[in-house]
Amino acid sequence: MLKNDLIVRTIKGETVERPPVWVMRQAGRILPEYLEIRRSLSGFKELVTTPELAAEVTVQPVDILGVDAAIIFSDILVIPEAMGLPYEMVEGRGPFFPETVKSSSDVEKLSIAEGKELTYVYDAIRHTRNTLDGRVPVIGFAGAPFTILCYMIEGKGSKTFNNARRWLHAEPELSHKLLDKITESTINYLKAQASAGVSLYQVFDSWAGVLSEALYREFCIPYLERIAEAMGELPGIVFAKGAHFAMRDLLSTSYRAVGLDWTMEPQQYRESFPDKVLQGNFDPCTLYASEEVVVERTKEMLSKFGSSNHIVNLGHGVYPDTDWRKVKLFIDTVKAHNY
Ligand code: 1CP
Repeated sequence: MLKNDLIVRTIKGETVERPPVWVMRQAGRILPEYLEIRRSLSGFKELVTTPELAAEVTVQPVDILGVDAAIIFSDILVIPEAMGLPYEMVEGRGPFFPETVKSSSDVEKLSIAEGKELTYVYDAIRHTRNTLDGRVPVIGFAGAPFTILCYMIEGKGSKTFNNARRWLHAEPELSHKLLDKITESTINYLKAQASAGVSLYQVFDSWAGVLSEALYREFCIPYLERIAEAMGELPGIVFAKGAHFAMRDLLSTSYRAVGLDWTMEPQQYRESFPDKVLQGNFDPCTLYASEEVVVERTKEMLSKFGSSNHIVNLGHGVYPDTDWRKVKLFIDTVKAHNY
């Protein structure tokens, strides 16, 4: 039994007393307690693959910030690794793949993850649930197929992902084959997270914004929809950063909730899709403003979303040098708001 099931009731479209709040990247970035554990380890991967420690940092923001949900501490890049492309996390730089996908034989070689390769994630979910003892629900997650394809082809972060985009144009059939394999792997992975006890899940399409409407319709929407349908009753959130051109398509998928980044205005979607749950969309940079401004802007955001069907979040992950006390102020302001 969950003591706080606000986010679950909200995503199911039930009437709630106030909006639930959680923050993208709440687990691993801003908390001194996280940084302390992180410093004591050899690297990011040790934390991700040690379920007791991953659970500990997953619960920290619930204890310290008072969020209404815990997001399991892991990374979207565990899927390429489970399919046969291991990643490295370079300190201060980000992810790096020693091998990338370059040809049709590379696509052939990739396996479809069955789910069991990532037992450490499910163990971390179980540990987290034991520690939380029903205080708040656990959110599972995965990268969207296109965002995972970006890393598999590019091998690291990029502003434009032009090698990945080139593939969509130069190798459309092969791109579909790769997206298909990633999608099947992701479904197996999310289903195993569901069995381990997550109450909802989010799909991160972080690099959606480098595409166009036509490319998004061809290479993203069908795969995202397949995931939502495969997950059945488990409610999902899809967040496609920068994808203004795809919002109406995303709002028409089977995801119960759609995330908005901070450049998107909720009102225009609220009117055409009154039953969809919208998530977002506080600009993470507003957290560098004074306390008065943080409170004022939070209230402004709440009023723009109206008085139902809203999961409060930032418009993207919290930046690492943000003062966690400002994040707590943002959360406390939301929690003091009554519909
Ligand atoms: O709250 C949390 O921190 C939850 C755990 C979490 C999540 C949901 C991490 C831990 N990563 C993610 C998702 C993730 N990873 C995304 C989607 C969300 C987003 O857009 O921010 C992406 C794109 C990644 C890939 C990734 N992992 C990057 C981005 C690199 C690029 O291409 O620009 C980076 C820097 C990482 C490392 C990482 N993952 C997570 C943490 C805490 C970190 C920092 C590493 C560290 O602590 O040393």
